[in-house]
Amino acid sequence: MFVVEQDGRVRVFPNQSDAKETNVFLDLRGVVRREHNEEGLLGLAFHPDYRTNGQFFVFYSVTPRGSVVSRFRVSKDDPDRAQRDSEEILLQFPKPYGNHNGGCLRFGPDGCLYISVGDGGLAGDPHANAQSLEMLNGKILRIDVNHKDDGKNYAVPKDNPFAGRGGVRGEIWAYGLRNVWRFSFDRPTGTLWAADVGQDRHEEVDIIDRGGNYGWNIREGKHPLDPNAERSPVGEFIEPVLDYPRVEGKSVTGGLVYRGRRLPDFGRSLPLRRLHLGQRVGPAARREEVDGQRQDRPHEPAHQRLR
Ligand SMILES: [Ca+2]
Repeated sequence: MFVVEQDGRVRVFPNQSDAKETNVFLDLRGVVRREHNEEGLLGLAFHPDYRTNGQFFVFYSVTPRGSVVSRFRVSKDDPDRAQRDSEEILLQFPKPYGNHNGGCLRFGPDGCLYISVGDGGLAGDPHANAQSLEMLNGKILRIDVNHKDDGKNYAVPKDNPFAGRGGVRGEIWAYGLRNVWRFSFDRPTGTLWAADVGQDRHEEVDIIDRGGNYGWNIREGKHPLDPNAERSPVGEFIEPVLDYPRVEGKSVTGGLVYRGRRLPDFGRSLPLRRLHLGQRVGPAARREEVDGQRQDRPHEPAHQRLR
């Protein structure tokens, strides 16, 4: 069992209830920035072939203010210790403010590494990063860590929606996102579920499609960001699967589609955590809504939806 600590350590211990000690697998405290309470070591993902290649990936904040995605390798002679000097930086990009870092890393069923990046901070995304295809902030990215383009430690997959277009970032998979702390792939279907934290009024849950624009900073949940706006440009954006107002709960954190049998109340629902309340989005209340949406969608794997 691996635990990521925001201050820069990754701990490892046996996945047993009587485990009493942890080992420090990786210690990045010397380079991880923690000035803002949303900064830090924020994400970890193991390569699908970790057992054979020992590669894993982390997302962390750095000084000068920015975000880094790096590759590391486990020690050859100790599975409980990373090789600290094996770091290979894949992405490093600046951000203007301390909050809204995103930071989730996951491998998709297609073997690519997906990365959530927050809009860069402050209220209302003042630089409109999330709507800009020239910026990595406010996005979900998709990169190929098994190949390298010239001058990069990764490759941009050729079937990314904006790959090969001049003047935009080919790493972008989806945009118009505010601050996706966590997202996940539903294993049987490959569907990418993301929780996008709202600003003041509406939290949202999205199904992320290739090239989709999820509305931020024009929409918040299923509503215009400016409540006095005369009309909202519905149709230009992909609406959330569900949203909920702040009076019901605070920042949506993320979750997994649960298909197991040990927690029957969660059958085919998406347990989501709300940061401040420590509650799930009520599965009984929400399941119909989530499932209703899902029934309208073909359950093909994400990599088959690329075309
Ligand atoms: Ca949205």
